[in-house]
Amino acid sequence: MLLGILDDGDSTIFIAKEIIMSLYQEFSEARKKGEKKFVVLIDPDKVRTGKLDRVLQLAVDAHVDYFFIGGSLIVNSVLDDVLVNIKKQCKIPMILFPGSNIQLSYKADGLLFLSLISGRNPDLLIGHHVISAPYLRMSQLEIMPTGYMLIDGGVQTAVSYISNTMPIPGDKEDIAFCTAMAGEMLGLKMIYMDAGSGAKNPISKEMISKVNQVINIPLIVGGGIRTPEKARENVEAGADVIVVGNAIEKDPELIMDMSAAIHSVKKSIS
Ligand code: 1GP
Repeated sequence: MLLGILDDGDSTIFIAKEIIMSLYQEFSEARKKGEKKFVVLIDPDKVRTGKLDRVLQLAVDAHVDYFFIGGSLIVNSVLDDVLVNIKKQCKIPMILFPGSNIQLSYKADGLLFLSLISGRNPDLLIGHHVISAPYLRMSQLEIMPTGYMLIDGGVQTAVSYISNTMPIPGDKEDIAFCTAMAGEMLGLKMIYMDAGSGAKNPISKEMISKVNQVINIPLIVGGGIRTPEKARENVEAGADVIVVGNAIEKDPELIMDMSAAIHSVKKSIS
């Protein structure tokens, strides 16, 4: 809340004005301040009502920053229902992380407008974006242009199969950082490095660190993160945002320790 001052010549009037940051401003400010964000990924197809309620309760208690909502395939038409259910129970912002251009809903707060810059599939670089643009223009969703980089996580993931693209090899840090640099130069506002849901090997701290050093935009990291220790290692290496899905689907109670580990790190920015 900000108290503004209006001076009309005769009297000075104090105005109470709420300053609301956009979701992107929040990500961007957090990076500048070295604050780390924790995202729980909810796949609408996999949530079971009882378990979702527990996840939401823990997410509120643990101060989870955002939900990403999405999956490579959503088989059941439950996306809107899941969003409505979450909104009823908590105020944590819901950001769509769509596996395709049919996974859109006006009921979320924002959308990662993903361009799969690690791949060479034109549909996922620009094609689907053209098709969904008119729908998105009419919506209230905050659109966040994001360079999405799939990194090899030791198993073929659903994203790799569905997108018909090859991930960047897990040990090719130079390819990763050049790709991220190019994404930023193209005007993308965030970089999301993903080893894919259920990856055997999460992204190495060496790759996270190299990519972090060459970009000035928020860096999101996910895929195969199962322990608070790994989450902490990733934020210490330079990730601004950590996304965890599978491990929390299996054991929602992990949320508390994951959140504590991620939020405990605050990098001093030189
Ligand atoms: C996948 O980055 C997310 O796109 C999360 O991966 O489900 O393995 O945590 P996990």
